[in-house]
Amino acid sequence: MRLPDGTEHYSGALDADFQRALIDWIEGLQATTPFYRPTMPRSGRPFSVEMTNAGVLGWVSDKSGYRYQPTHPFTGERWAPIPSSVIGIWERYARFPAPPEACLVNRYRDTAKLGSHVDADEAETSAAVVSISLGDDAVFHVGGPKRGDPKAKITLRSGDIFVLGGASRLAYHGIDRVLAGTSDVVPGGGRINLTLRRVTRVAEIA
Ligand code: MD3
Ligand code: FE
Repeated sequence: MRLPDGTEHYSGALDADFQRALIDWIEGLQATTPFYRPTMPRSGRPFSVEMTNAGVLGWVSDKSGYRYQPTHPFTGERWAPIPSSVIGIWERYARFPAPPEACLVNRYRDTAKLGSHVDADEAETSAAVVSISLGDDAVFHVGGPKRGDPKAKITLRSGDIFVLGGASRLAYHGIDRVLAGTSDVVPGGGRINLTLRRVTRVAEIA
């Protein structure tokens, strides 16, 4: 199946130096806003993916629900600012007239995966989500607004940028599996994905 309307896959968009610089920046986040393992609302079941954030708002999940908040759920520290190089990626690929507020950083190790879901916690759904892949190859699926809609499956590789906007912004998507040992970009192995998001609504410019 071909990619749904509103999605763009930019294969190999980021060179090795840029990827390494992102990894160094993520390593630097660990002192105050380390990767942690979120839990599912109600059930409290742990995610297999570990997460942290940058930006004025970060996406978190725990027993009480999903939400955006300005601080790390365990350390209480504010999320670090999104680096200007990453803001530059947003400007180039999202083409949205306001900056991203959240950079969710997902880490997949071992058999981690992310079940099919819709990203619906953002008030500003007219902005695309911009995804940056680092490390091992991942099998990604994206379908439509209904869970049962046909799904396209594609492999996301280190340095790829994937943009989800328009008709696909509220599409079901997920990571089926990560192909261990296909890259040495992530220290300790695995895959890291960054998603840039506008969360709060932007007043329409007259
Ligand atoms: C399609 N992350 O953090 S990024 C997520 O690779 C998430 O870690 C995956 O899904 C990852 O919520 C996939 C690509 C992505 C992000 C947002 C989307 C695909 C999307 C929103 C709508 C449709
Ligand atoms: Fe998602």
